[in-house]
Amino acid sequence: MPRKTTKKSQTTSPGTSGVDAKSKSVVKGKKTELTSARRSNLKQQLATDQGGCLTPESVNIEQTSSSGAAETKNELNTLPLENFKFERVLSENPTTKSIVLYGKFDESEDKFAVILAEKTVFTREAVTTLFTDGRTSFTHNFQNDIYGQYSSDTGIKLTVVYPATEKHVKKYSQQRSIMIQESGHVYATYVRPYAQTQALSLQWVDNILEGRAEADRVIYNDEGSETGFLLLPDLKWSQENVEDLYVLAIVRKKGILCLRELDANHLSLLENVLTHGRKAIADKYKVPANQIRAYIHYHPSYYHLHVHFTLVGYQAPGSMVGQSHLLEDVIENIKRVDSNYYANRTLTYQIREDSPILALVET
Ligand code: M7G
Repeated sequence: MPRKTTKKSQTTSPGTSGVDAKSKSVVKGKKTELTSARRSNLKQQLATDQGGCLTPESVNIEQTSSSGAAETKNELNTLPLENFKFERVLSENPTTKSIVLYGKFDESEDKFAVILAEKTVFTREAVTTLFTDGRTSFTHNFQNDIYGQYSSDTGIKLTVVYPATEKHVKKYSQQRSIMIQESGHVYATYVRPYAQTQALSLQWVDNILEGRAEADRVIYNDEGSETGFLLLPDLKWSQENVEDLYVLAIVRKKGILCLRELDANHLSLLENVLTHGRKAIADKYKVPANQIRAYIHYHPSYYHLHVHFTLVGYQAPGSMVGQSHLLEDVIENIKRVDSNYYANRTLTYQIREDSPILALVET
């Protein structure tokens, strides 16, 4: 608790004094507005500390201050951004697509600037004309079956599914998720048959395994029929920045649907993927091996065993509790707890409310 107080006072004091000093010279005599602007800063800082959730109270205060700011807008001095001399990166966050820079506007002065740069959210209007306004051109990075990846030099990445099935429309639509529990018996009786016959097509996986697609993107190829796997950049990664690295290991052996199917017979396969997959990624992308997280989704979207590799600093989509199982833990559970750990135990996970699996588990 005392730590928090210290932090708050540190943040508000040096952090806002520059703003206040500047505002004072611009908005002479507007003491009330200065106070509310300062309170807004404080509230926003507090909201950021609390995970970015603005409380209703803070929203109110912000509105007051923003109307105050509107009155004084024309008098503000715009900084010469084009003169910014970059010195170093203070932090970067691949999850929020933001970066904080440190530098100066005037090298002869002893004043520094901290600039938080964030990619803005798409607006519906802008995105509908993105392909027709002639201002953004896209490069086709690769195609595998119905999945294509494109990127623009303006930092936009597209995943295009064409032709998309009803299942894809569902997968990519917003939907609430809930937590459920699934016993080993329910999996074996109801869910397994669904995964075998009605889930999304594995054509793209076969294309990779047979070298018909993405062959030039493969990072590592172990051809062993029992323990072999292919390692390549995931569809979710444009490879422009190592910060949001996302690599996929696809096992060569067919018929291992998912986590539930893993037992002692698969230990060498799992250990091989973990050791050599991680090493290949560390070598290729020059990242420390201990920053690479390896995990399996339950449930996956595609029922052919694969392992996700992402960096610890990146909150990759689907890397949260309720969906991910660390590969090291999977190996340990099978090795030391029970060879049939995943076939037997009740698994708790999050699931979309419109998922056909939910209906199967609840029967
Ligand atoms: P999942 O857990 O089955 O599904 O993981 P989800 O994470 O999409 O819910 C499958 C992984 O394979 C995901 O990380 C996908 O982004 C990735 N992926 C899917 N497709 C269709 C492709 C593809 O065509 N090429 C590559 N390289 N990765 C893909």
